[in-house]
Amino acid sequence: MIDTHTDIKDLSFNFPAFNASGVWCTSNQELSGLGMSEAGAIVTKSMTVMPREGNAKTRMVFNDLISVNGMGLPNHGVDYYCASVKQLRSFKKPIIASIVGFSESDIDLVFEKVNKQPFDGIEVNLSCPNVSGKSVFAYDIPLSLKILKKLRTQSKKIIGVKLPPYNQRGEIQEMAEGLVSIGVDFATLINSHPLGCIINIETESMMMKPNMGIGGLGGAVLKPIALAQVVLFHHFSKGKIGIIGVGGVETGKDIYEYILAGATAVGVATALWKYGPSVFGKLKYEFEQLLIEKKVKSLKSKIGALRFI
Ligand code: RRO
Repeated sequence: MIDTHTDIKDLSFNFPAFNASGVWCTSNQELSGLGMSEAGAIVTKSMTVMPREGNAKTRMVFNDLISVNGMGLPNHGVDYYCASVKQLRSFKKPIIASIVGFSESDIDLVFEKVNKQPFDGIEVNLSCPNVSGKSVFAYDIPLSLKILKKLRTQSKKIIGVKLPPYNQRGEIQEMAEGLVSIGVDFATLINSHPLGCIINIETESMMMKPNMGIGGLGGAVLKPIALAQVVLFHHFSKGKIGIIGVGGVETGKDIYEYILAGATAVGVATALWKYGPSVFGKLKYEFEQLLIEKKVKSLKSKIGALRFI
């Protein structure tokens, strides 16, 4: 058997691919489905102080290349996930709570609750694109670092942040160096691109309802954007922070590309939406075959091993 494990601090992933927050992780039934699958960890839906219905449907559409979602944070609220975590531990894989808020005080409240529960890690989602009238926190880098610095001092757990795509190298540098300096353990790169849409030419309308049909863009089209963010983030953080790469992971080769770029693990979103948790069995098989073909002895030595020409 091949050793495919990687680590972020003392968090060990036997297989470095799992769900990206948002997909197949809202109800206990879905979370257990991930537990029973080959996914290397379980990440919850981003949870808010109170339960939310989310936006009106149709709020998720896709074609062969892309997905667009305007979910609007449907979730059962922090207390529900805090009540679920003990049972999820029976699956013996890392459990990461994804948390979100509309204000700093919201984030504090949710953080305080999950911090008391046996989650292995906390991912602070500062990049939700879909709440009308709310801006993406992570585009304000000083504010994001201030929030994370405070949370860091309040917990001994593994703490990470989910970031949006940035357009400039300087922004990635500022965020990466800032996160290193405050001791954040991982960054999830990247959330969906905030502004995407799919038009139906037959009906001459948007395919999705919320927010004028415009929402978070994901799928294969996101992969080159996400890979570039991972490469630059790994470079600027000098490999001192774990990276969970997200964007267009559909095959074992995709996982390997993210590892070379500097990721410790990958999150799967659109492919999980399309195929369900059995996608992790397929990914694991393809990834192991690739490692055999490439005669990779130590997966960890391949993290960030990309050559520049
Ligand atoms: O629920 C959503 O609308 C959503 C969230 Br919280 C997120 O972080 N990213 C996304 O594409 N959709």
